[in-house]
Amino acid sequence: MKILFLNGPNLNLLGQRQPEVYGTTTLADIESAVRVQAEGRAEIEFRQTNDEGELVTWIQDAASSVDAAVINAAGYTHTSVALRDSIAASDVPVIEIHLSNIHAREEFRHNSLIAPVCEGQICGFGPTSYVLGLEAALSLKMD
Ligand code: CA2
Repeated sequence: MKILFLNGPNLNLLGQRQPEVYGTTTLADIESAVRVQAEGRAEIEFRQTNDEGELVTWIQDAASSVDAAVINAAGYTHTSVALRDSIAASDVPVIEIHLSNIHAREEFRHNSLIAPVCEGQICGFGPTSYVLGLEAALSLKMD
């Protein structure tokens, strides 16, 4: 089984800026934790981009290359109709994840445009949200 992890804008700054909001763990640390958890269970591809169009292209390309995708779309979660449309058009199951509990933050973060077209949403567990996203993706295989 192959699982694609996609990360949206500014997540490359994790652990380097605003540690009081997003903690001290870097995206590379998170990738390592996901890879350890996936060992012998799934092949992992892990990507980050600040570009909305690139995320859309990666979702489109996922159809021919992976079994599931786990996405932290970051700010595009709340704004991107294009990303939502690409997920809706894809046959690949997509799981939405967030480090923070978006429902406990500012009102503009409460709405996720992609949630209705994803399999489910995991948020609020910090870096563990990624590991839970992996487990959710693996569980889809058993359905
Ligand atoms: O909680 C999450 O994972 C978010 O997707 C993070 C996004 C935010 O816009 C979403 O509402 C919730 C922000 C990612 C930006 O990450 C930074 C990390 C360090 C410094 C600055 C930004």
